[in-house]
Amino acid sequence: MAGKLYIGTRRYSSWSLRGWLMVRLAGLLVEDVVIPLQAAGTPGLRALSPNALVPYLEHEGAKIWESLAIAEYCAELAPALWPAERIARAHARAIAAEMHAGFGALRRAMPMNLGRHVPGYGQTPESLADISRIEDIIATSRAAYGAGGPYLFGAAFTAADAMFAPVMTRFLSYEPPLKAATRHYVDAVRAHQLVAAWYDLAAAEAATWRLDKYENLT
Ligand SMILES: N[C@@H](CCC(=O)N[C@@H](CS)C(=O)NCC(=O)O)C(=O)O
Repeated sequence: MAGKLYIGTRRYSSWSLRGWLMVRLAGLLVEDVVIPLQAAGTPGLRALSPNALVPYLEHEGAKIWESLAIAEYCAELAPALWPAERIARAHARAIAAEMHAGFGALRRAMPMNLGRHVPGYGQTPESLADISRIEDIIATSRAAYGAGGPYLFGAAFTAADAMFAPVMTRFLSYEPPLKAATRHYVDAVRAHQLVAAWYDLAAAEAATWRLDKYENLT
């Protein structure tokens, strides 16, 4: 093994999913170290990760935190993580950065929980506005670059898809109103072998890691 990827509880940790997808897409041989997240912050993370957050990657001497920095590190080793063409690549970076920086209302209203199905939960004017913008990003990206396959930039699942994947799990859990084209993209992301593998690993996690604040959503 060439290093370690520290991640949080797979059932809940949307940023960990992004980092893990990048690392696996790039084929890095690192050991996954799962730190179960705690309800009011996870004290153990402070000793492990420079920003006390996951994902955190240690690989062949490099120490990288922040999911977007992990994406760029992985893309240096596996350039196909970004689209090859300059203008498509610029667009992919822009939407990945927008996802990294934004959509707080959606995150708060519809927390990632891979084991819950609560249709209708979390719809606020602000979360619905975030969803509308995400649908717009999916539609415009696919219209411009996605003709060759089901993902944002066609046949290849890129770093941009990895950044958007956790939001697609929220759409599956909470079923907000979505356009048919968005639902097709949600289904394609869910069916990707790495996303499916993450769901399976999440389902196998200890029940004692579950947190009331994410489970008791009514
Ligand atoms: N901006 C960071 C966000 C990372 C983040 O917020 N991670 C959460 C888990 S999804 C975390 O580590 N929370 C600490 C805790 O719950 O104790 C990134 O892109 O990696």
